[in-house]
Amino acid sequence: MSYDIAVIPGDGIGIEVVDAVEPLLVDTAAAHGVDVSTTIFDWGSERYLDEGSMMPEDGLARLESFDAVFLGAVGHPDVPDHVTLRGLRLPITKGFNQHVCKRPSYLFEGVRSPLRNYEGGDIDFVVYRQNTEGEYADVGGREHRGFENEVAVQASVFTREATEAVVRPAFEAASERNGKLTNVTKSNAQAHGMVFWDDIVAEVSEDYPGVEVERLLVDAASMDLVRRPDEFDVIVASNLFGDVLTDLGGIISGSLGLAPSTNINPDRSSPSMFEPVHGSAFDIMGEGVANPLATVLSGALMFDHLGETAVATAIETAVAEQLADAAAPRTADIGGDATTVAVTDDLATRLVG
Ligand code: GGG
Repeated sequence: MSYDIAVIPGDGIGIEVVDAVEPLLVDTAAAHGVDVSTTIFDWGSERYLDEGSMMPEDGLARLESFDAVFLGAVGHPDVPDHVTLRGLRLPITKGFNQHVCKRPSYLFEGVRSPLRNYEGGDIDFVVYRQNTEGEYADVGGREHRGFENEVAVQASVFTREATEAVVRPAFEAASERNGKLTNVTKSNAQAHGMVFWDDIVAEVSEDYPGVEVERLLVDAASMDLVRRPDEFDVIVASNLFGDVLTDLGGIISGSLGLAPSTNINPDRSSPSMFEPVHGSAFDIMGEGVANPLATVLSGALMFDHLGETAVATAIETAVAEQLADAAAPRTADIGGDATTVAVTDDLATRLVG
C-alpha cells in the first residue's frame, strides 16, 4: 500500500522532533513494504508573524486529499495561545470532523512514574476526549471592553452527533479492553450540557451490557488518577476535561514526552490527524534534547488507523524495548542525557537495521 501524509511540524520542539521522526516512520514503513510519501507544510507561528495567519485560507482544501495529517506542536511565546490554537489545530480538528481525540497513557517498563509503587504496565488506560465542540466551541463574545460593566460570555456546545461520535468508540474500546468505562463530567454544576452528555452515555451503554460504567466528577477523577491510576481502563470526557486529564495521564506515566495523541474523523470522510500531546516547549527549543517518543508513538497510532498494524506494532515494540533497555539512549525528561537524534537513531537500528 502507499500513503500520502501531510506533515505540519508547527512550532518550537515540534519542528525538531518531526524532523527526526519523519524519516524513521517512512523507513520503518518501507521495511514492511509500505510506501509513505510526505509533504511538509511550514504552517505555524512563524508564518503568523510574517504573514498574519497560521495557515493559508485554503489550508483545509490543501490537506483534504491526504491520507493523514502529522502535526508536531503549536505555540509561540510571541503569539497569544488563543491565536495559535484557533489558527491551526482547531480549524483542522473542527473542519475535518475529527471528533475523537484518543490518548493512551501507559507506564512502560524502564520508565519511572512520579507515583510510588507503580511498575511497567501498572498504569494502562486510554482517554477518549471529545475533540470538536464542548468548551472549545467558538461561541461567545466580549462587550463594553475596558469599562466597569465589561462582560465576557463563553458558551459550551454539546450536540448529539458529536457526543455520540466519541462515546460510542469509547464503549467499543472498553468492550475490547477490560470492560470498564469511566465517564468524567461536572454534571452537578453544568446541568445542561453535561447532564445531556450523561444521558447519551446512558443511552449508548444499553448497546454495551458487558461494559461497567463508572461516573466521576472531574475533580474526583483528577484525585483518583493520582490515588488509583491502575483501576482506570477507558475514560470518556469532554474536550476541556479530556485535555486536562491527559496531561495528568502523561505525567503519571513518566513524562508528557511519551504521550501520543490522535484526532480521528470517525467516518473517514476527511483525513485524521496525529500529534504528540505535548506542546511546543520553547524553553528547550533548539537544544536538540526533546523526547521524540510521543511523536514516534503518534506515528504508530497513525499506521494503526491506516490499517498498517504490522508497522504500528513494530514501532510500539521497538519503543517498549528501547525504554526497557537501561543502556539505550534516553532524553532528560525520563532520566537520561541523550539527544533527540540519538534516540531516533537507536530506534532506527532496532526497526530498520
Ligand atoms: N501537539 C499538541 C500541541 O501543540 N498542542 C497545543 C495546544 O495548545 N493544544 C491545546 C489543546 O489540545 O487543547
